[in-house]
Amino acid sequence: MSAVEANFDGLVGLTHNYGGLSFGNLASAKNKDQISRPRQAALQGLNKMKWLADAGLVQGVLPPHERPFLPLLRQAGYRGSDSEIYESAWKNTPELARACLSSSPMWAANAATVSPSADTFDGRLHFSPANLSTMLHRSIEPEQTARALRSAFASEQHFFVHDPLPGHSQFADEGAANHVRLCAEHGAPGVELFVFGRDSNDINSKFPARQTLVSVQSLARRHGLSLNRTVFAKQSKAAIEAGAFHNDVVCVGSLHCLFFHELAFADKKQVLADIQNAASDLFQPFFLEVQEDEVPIRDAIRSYLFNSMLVQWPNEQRLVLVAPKECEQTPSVLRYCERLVAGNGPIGRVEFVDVRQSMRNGGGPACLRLRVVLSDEELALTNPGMLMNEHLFEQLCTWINNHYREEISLADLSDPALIAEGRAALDELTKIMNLGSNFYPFQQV
Ligand code: SUG
Repeated sequence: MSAVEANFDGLVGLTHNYGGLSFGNLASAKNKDQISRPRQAALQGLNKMKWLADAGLVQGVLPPHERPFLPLLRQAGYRGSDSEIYESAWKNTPELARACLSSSPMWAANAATVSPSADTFDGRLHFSPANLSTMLHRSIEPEQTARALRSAFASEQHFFVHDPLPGHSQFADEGAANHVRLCAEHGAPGVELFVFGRDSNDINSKFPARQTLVSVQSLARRHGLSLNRTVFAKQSKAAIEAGAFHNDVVCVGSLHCLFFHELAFADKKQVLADIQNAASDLFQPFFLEVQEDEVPIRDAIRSYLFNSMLVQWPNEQRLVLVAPKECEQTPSVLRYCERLVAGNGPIGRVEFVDVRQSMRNGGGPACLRLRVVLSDEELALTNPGMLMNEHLFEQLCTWINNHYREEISLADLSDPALIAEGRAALDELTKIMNLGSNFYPFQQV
C-alpha cells in the first residue's frame, strides 16, 4: 500500500512561558521564570512546518489549546467571574494558576500514540490520546487533543480515535515520544517498539518515569497489534536520571533505522534481539548506536541530538536528520554529525533548525511533531483545513503577528487580560482552520 509519513506539529500557544513545571526535564528547570517570546516561538515552529511542506512532505497543524484553562480552576473550587477566578487562583494557589497556563500541547509527540492501518487488526488507523497523567499541567491536555484528532480524522470507517487510558499512575502515558515504528516502507506492516520507564510499582528513581509497562501493553492491545511484531523495552534508569524524561530524548527511528544512545535501554542486547526477531520476515533493521565515549549522554541531552526528526526526504536515497541548532554548538555532537554523514550509513544529511524557544522548555524538533502514516485514501479523508500549504501559512503568520505577545515575563502571567486575548485569537483560529464553532470549552458555554 502506498503511504506517506505526515508530521502534525503542535502550533505554539499564546501563553508560551517558562514555568519550570516538569520535574526531571532539565531545560524546563533551568529556564524557570525566564522571559519567554511567544510570537517568536510560534513563528519558529511554523517555519519548520513550512520548510518541510515546501520540501514535499505532508505537514499538518494541531491547534493550541485554550489557555489559561479556567475549567481546572473551577474544578479546584474557585468561583466567580473568569477574572475573579484567575486573580484569586494567583493569590491563593499560584502553582495551580501556572499549571493552567502552559503551552505544553505544542509538543505533539506527546499528544497520542499512533498505529498505522498496516499494523492494526481492523485495518483502521488508530490513535490513543495520551493521558499525560504524570505532570499536572499536561494532564489537562487529553480531551482537547482527542477533539483535535477527531476533527482531523473524522471518518470512523478509516480512523479510530480512542479515549485516553485511565488517568491513574499505573496507566501513565506520554504518547508517541515513547513509541518508535520501524518498517521497510511506511505503507508496509511494521514493528512497533514501545518504551516504558517503569513497571507499575518501581518508582525509586531520582526523576519520575512517565510511561508504564501497563500503559504500553494496553496501547498495543487496544490498537490490535500483532504481538509478534510488537516489542516492549524498558528505559534505563541511567537515561532517566540523566534527564531523558521521554525515550525520544535518547532514541529516534524511521524506516529500517534505529538511532539511539548506548545507554537508552535497560537491556539493550535483548531489545535489539527482540526487534530483529519481530522484523525477521519484514525487513533487516539497521541499528545505529552512539557510544558514550563518542557522545556522552550529558551532551546528547543538552544538545537533543536524538530529539531530531529522521525524515525520508523526497528524491533522496538516505535519511535526513533534522536536528536542533544546539547540536552545532556542542562539539562532541557536531563532530559526530560530521562523521555520520561522511560514512555510508542510513543517514546522509543533517539539517539544523532553530526551535530555541521550545528547546528552552525541553522540546526539540521531534517533540513538536506527531507522526501519522497515511495511505492515499486516508490522506484524502484528512481535514484539509489542518494541512499546511502556502495559504494556511500566510494566514497563520498574520494571525500570530496580530495576536501573540512579543514577550511574557513572570509578572505578566497573572494578567487576567490573557483570558480575553486567548479566546479572541482561538475563536479566529477555528475559522481559519475550519474546526467548527464548538471546538474549545469557552465556545461551548
Ligand atoms: O513534558 N516541557 C515538556 C517537554 C516535552 C518534550 N516532549 C518530548 N520529549 N517528546 C515536558 O516536560 C515544560 C513546561 C514548563 O516548564 O513551563 C514542559 O512541559
